[in-house]
Amino acid sequence: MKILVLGADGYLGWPTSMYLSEKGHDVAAVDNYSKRKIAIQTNSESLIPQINLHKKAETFKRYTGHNIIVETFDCSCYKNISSFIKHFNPEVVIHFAEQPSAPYSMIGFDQANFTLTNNINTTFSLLWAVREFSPNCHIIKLGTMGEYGTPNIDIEEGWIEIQHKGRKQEFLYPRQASSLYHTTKILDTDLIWFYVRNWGLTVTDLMQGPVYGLLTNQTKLDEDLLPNFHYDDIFGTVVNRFLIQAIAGIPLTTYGSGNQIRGYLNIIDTLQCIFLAIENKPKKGTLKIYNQFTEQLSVNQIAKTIKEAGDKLSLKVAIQNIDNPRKEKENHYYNASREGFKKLGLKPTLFTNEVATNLLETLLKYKDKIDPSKVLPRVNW
Ligand code: USQ
Repeated sequence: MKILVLGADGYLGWPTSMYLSEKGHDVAAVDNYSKRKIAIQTNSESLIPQINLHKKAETFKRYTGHNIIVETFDCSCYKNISSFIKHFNPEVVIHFAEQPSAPYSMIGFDQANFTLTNNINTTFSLLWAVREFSPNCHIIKLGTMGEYGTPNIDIEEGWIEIQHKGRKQEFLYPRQASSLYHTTKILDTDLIWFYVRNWGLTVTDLMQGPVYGLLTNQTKLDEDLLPNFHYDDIFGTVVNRFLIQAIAGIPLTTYGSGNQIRGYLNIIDTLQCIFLAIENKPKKGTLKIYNQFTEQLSVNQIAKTIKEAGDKLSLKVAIQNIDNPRKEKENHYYNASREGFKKLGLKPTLFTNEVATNLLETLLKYKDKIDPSKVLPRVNW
């Protein structure tokens, strides 16, 4: 298939591009390096050095013989995205091209405004471009479990049936996020659902939890093919941050009580989910929503697993509860469905002691590059 990956320079975008290319698809990878620019502005650069996408594609081709087309443009600009879609005519577009950091979106007006306009305009421009030039194309959009927040009832997979005064209808499951970034993903879902109803587009919206990990069959081919990997407070997700803290001898930064529960997944399982989403294109004119995670964990459980794994490697890991820089519920009910991908055959890689140990061993190589000043939270809301 002809597959267009938007946001291909990201933590997930690059591994996804290689994975699909190696499966024999014709992949075009697009990015404008917006995350790299924000990382420089906020002193949050990747722990693992990053060559540019053209050089990554050349390296990948050397190992596999597969060609990834690389383009650098801003996907929030309709002119850019529509002319590329007209020229490439994709059968699938995977849309990762958003500002992905909750803390960044909460720094101030400029960062909030950028997150809002970049994320919404990219989704909006993509929907228009697909309608205009590739209306049968399957859009796979990366949303987030954070759209749902932490409601006091079970989280369903995208939709909920409401009974009211003797009548019933299915609606999008209520969404209430706890950062502006997560709120932009809610707005995306609303825009998508509106245009699916109006234009008959075909979309899969993936409600993904925080991802961790580094090595996939493709990223491990060469150090230059590793994705960006962050442990700072802006772009680092909690598991990746804790792994690096354990290696650097910094107490694991558990925010508040540490009882916050989310649905997590290994980067290997993100790739599986993307594969399953591609293979299971929804009926034309429908919006399919999957909850994309493999296990529910509290921050305390994650810290405990990493401490045990670290201690076995003689890292002497300490855990410290620090003031929570975020406004989020710390003691809450959480029970989210993940039936969709389970039914399609997703085989989870769970966050076991062994997985944590392997990750620590891989990352130990970068110990000297860790800058402890990037670890403590700098953004409060
Ligand atoms: N946390 C800590 N200590 C830390 C960092 C985080 O206790 O040092 C806690 C947070 O307070 C939160 C949980 O860990 O309760 C998860 O935080 P996170 O930073 O790993 O994830 P989050 O900010 O929610 O965002 C990440 C990705 C985002 C994606 C989201 C999925 O950056 O792009 O959408 O995970 S989800 O969380 O399900 O919304």
